[in-house]
Amino acid sequence: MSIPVQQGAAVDVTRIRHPYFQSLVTDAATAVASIGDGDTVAISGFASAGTPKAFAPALAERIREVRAGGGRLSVNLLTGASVASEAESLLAEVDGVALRMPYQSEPTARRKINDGRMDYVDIHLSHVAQQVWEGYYGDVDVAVVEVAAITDDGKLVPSMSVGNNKTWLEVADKVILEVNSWVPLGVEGMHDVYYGTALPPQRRPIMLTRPEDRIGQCYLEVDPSKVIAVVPTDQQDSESSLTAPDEVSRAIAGHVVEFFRHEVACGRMPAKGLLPLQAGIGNVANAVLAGLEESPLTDLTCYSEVIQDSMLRLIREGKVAHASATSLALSSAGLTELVDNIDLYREHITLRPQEISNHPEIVRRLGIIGMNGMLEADLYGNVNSTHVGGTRIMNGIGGSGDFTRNGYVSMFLSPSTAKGGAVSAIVPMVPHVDHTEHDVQVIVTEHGLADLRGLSPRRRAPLIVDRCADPAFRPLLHDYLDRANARPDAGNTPHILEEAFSFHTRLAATGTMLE
Ligand code: 0RQ
Repeated sequence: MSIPVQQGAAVDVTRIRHPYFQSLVTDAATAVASIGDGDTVAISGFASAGTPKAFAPALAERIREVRAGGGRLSVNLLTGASVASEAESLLAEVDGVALRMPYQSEPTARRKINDGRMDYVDIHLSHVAQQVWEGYYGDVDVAVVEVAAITDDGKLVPSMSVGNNKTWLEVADKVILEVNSWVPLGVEGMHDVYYGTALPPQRRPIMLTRPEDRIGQCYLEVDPSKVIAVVPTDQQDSESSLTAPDEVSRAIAGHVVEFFRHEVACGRMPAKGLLPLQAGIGNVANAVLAGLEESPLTDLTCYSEVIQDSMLRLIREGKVAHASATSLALSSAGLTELVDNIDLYREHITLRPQEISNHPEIVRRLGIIGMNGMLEADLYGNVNSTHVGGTRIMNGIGGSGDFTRNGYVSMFLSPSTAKGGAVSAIVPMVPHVDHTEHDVQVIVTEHGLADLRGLSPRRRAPLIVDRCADPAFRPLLHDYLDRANARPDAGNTPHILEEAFSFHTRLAATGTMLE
């Protein structure tokens, strides 16, 4: 049912149920007219889900117009994590983003960052809300948040991700709401928005003790006096691109499932339900979860950031009893499956703010099994997830640090080589450290699994090489290790410092070390 309001726009009153918010309906071009040069703009969106659909095209257009008139317009852009790549690239292409925080994974933005044309602050996702409250990013001028509906008492039904939306709505001076009719109304009730967080010394324990616990409310709140525009949209979330598991990712998944069986046999994890799983984004993570479909494990739970396609299948097959996350990062097929069966998934999925999905206190209490991707690991278990060659950003640390530092078991999964076999994922010394040897407990490639727990550095190194490195690189790595061990100053963590990075560079130089 629709009624006309100002500017000729139609209001879907099943989506915008409150008369005051109906009176604010306008188009995106009008909404972004209030954004000025140097403003800090905080938008919804986490991975492919929940990015405002009309905002980026409208702001990019406005930036072009302002520049054409000789003016200046760029903003500081804060998000949950990566956002839909169309939105990220539109704004990056017009040089519309001066500062970006906290995570991106889009080629144009990445190039601008690496060329020094966009400032990029890469922080743990669980830190974002706290650091914004602390004021490190100045005032947040405008929040742009996608919602599924506005209730008749003015509350907001979140869309397919929650991310930092609660914080953005609280801290921003002005708020633009996008109400997306594509989001199934059946998502109402899937979210659990916790309003009890605070800065020290007011901070209290967060009483979440199982992934399925509900500790908050289904709705986001907003002060109506801050809302300057309500923009109706009707557009599907962009799809997360996933490929079917290949031989390498299936082999990695096989090692992981075998490891879980071993942990159960050792009595370190319960046979029924294991411990809550966290899996990063991407094909390897998706394949590992797919690998669980064939395993005898049941009553599984998930406490993660993102829910990918294979998690939907695990829920449908009854293998996963409950999955908690902050975002639904699904392929086109996954989105259809979710939308068509929203009542089933609402029962088994809870979406929370990312300060809760990634909260160190909860991750430690629940005993999460953390599984994340990496660019490379070194002989002692230090991991580089973010900087190719030590200098060029790939994506960012995302939530991997939140789970790795605080998990019960922290695993890194990767193919043993990159770039068609030319680059080894196991190197003598990583040129950039995101996760230290103190946090990384298990490394898995298609060749095998190195369980580093309880091992000294000197015992870790040969295990990592023999279990995880590609056979073509093992002689080179052993040669380095043997010479490092033989030095009189070898110490606890033997290295040949003057060689470590040149060795890395040589390993990384296509072909050089394969000759
Ligand atoms: O680039 O496609 O241009 O060749 O890195 O590598 O193997 O497709 O693996 O998609 O899982 O990404 C670490 C980047 C791995 C990811 C990283 C190149 C490789 C390819 C991607 P091309 P793959 P993935 C939850 C957790 C940090 C954030 C995180 C990541 C591209 O897992 O961003 O964990 N992690 N978040 O060729 C040079 C190497 C390389 C290399 C791979 N050693 N040297 N290039 N590549 N290894 C999610 C959130 O927080 C939202």
